[in-house]
Amino acid sequence: MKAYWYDNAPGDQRAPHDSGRAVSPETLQELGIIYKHCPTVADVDAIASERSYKNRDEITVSPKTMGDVYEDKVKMFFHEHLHEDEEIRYILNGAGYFDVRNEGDDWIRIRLEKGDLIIMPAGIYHRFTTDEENFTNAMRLFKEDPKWTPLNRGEETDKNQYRQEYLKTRHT
Ligand code: KMT
Ligand code: NI
Repeated sequence: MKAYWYDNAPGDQRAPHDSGRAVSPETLQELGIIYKHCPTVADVDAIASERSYKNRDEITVSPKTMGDVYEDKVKMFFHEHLHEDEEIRYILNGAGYFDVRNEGDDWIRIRLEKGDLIIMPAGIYHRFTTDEENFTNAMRLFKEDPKWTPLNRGEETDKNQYRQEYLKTRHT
């Protein structure tokens, strides 16, 4: 795992976009993000049962598995959104970037590689992209079925109950 401020430079979303300024673990913690390295799926299972996760699936984001729709999918995942429940992502193989917003609406880029697990709180705005290797094999864990839906950023989502609750937890 490596976290840094996104450089906001134009160009392919899959490039590192590393500003050279690192983001501290404390900053991630303040945003409600939990990071853990999990060498085995058994480590993931333990976290999932501790936090009462009921559902999971596995996805491989790559041209080989997705074919013609790969580029569209990659663009879709990069659309800023939130979820009404916390989400766990665990990298089984390959790598990928999760970008999350801080309080000032700056992007923090979190690079995850094989064995890296991230827990993002409900209501945090984020987006995902593969890197220049174009290969992310990940496990997605969700607490409840109906709350998997990504809610794209906009006026409506800004008012969302889970968004409001998330913002409250940031200023305590
Ligand atoms: C998300 O919530 O942004 C995603 O699930 C992206 C794909 S997981 C590799
Ligand atoms: Ni998401």
